[in-house]
Formats: sequence, structure tokens, C-alpha cells
Amino acid sequence: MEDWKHFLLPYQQAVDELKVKFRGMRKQFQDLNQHAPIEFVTGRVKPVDSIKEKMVRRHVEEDRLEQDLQDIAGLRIMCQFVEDIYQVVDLLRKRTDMTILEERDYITNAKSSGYRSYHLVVEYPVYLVTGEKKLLVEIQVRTLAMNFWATIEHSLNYKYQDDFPEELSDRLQRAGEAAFKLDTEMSEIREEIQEAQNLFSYGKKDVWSK
Ligand code: 0O2
Repeated sequence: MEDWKHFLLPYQQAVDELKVKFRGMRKQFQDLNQHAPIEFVTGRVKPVDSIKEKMVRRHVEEDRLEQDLQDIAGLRIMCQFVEDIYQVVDLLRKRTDMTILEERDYITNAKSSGYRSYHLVVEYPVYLVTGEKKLLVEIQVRTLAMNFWATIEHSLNYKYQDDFPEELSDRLQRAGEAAFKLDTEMSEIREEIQEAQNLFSYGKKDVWSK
């Protein structure tokens, strides 16, 4: 690839636009004084080195990059409760500014690593000065606990390059189960928590912007 900066610019635009849109969804729920199923949103364009590494690992030729690498543009939506994840997915299904192409539920079917999240691959149009360009974007929807686990595991992965000592990978799996147990427990007391949050937001405003 001669000009990665040129190639990645539309992907950066897609990430920037979708961050605004998803953060806007959170604000609209707050405006309605309803529980926001979105806690916070992050996004990134895959670094060139990671793209190159994945191209080699997946045997992807340069001319198939746009079709075969679905996560060059990535958005993460973090939720308080597992139920929120499915609400967010339903909201995304109703949108007409993107088309869902694939859905992968790694919540009910955790990966062997212990990883949990809900993944969607969507087709999203960006409008460039040269015209419309449809791009693939991967959206990962997960709870705060799933995000905590994935963040830790991802940094360990960086150190061990996918080759964890057995004891560590066992521990990680157990930690993943414990995080999911926490999510399940939180779901059980969800109504209670939400009532408290409503009281809190009427009384004292949550001024931390997300
Ligand atoms: P990044 O940007 O560093 O997070 P593959 O990429 O081969 O694992 P596939 O089918 O392309 O799989 O896509 P999948 O599994 O739907 O999503 C891949 C992305 O999901 C990864 O991106 C991670 O962000 C996340 N993910 C998947 N499995 C795990 C896991 O076991 N642990 C953690 N921490 N994250 C996972 P990348 O490519 O790793 O890049």
C-alpha cells in the first residue's frame, strides 16, 4: 500500500461520525430521564501495523482489504447491564443509516479464551468530496465487566503473543466467569439499581461527561 493515510481517512471519518451518533443516543435517554443503555463509547481506526499483521495471519491480499478486514473501523459501546446490550442491538437494527451484515453473539457463546461481547459488522456510508463510500465497521457491544476483562486480557496477550502459560489462561477463564457472574448478579438487582440512579440523577447531577 502506497498511501495508508489516504486509505484510512474515510475510516477515521466513519469512526468519528459513529462516536457522535452513539454518544447522542446516551444523551437522548438522559434527556428523557430514562436509564441510558449506553454508558460510554470508544472508537479507533486499526493501526497500520495491526492491519498488516492481520493481513498476513488471514492471508488477505491488498485488493481484498476493504471486504475481508471487517474491523479497520471499530466502535465499542459499553453498557451497565447485559440487558442493555440487547437493547442497544435492537436500536441499531432499527437504524437506516447503517446496514447490519453480521452479528456474533459471544455473550451466550463465550470464546475459548473466556472473551464475551456482542459483535456486529455493519455497512456504513461516508460522504466524501468524491462521493459516497460504503465501509465495513465492527461494533462491539459489551458490559463494563466484559470490557474490564477484555482490556486486561488484551494487554496480557500483547506480552504473551497468544501463547499464555496454562495456569494464566485457566485463571483468565475463571476471571471471565467471575466477571459474567457479576453481570448476572447486577442484572438480578437491576431495577433496584436503576431506581437509585434515577433518584441520584434528579437530586445530584452526574456531571462526568462520557
Ligand atoms: P484490536 O483492535 O486490538 O482489538 P479474530 O480477529 O481472528 O480474533 P474475527 O472473526 O475477525 O476474529 O473477529 P471477531 O472475533 O468478531 O473480533 C475480533 C476482535 O474482537 C478483536 O480484534 C478484539 O477486539 C475482540 N476479541 C476477540 N476475541 C478476543 C479475545 O479473546 N480477547 C480480547 N481481549 N479481545 C478479543 P483484534 O483484531 O484483536 O484487534
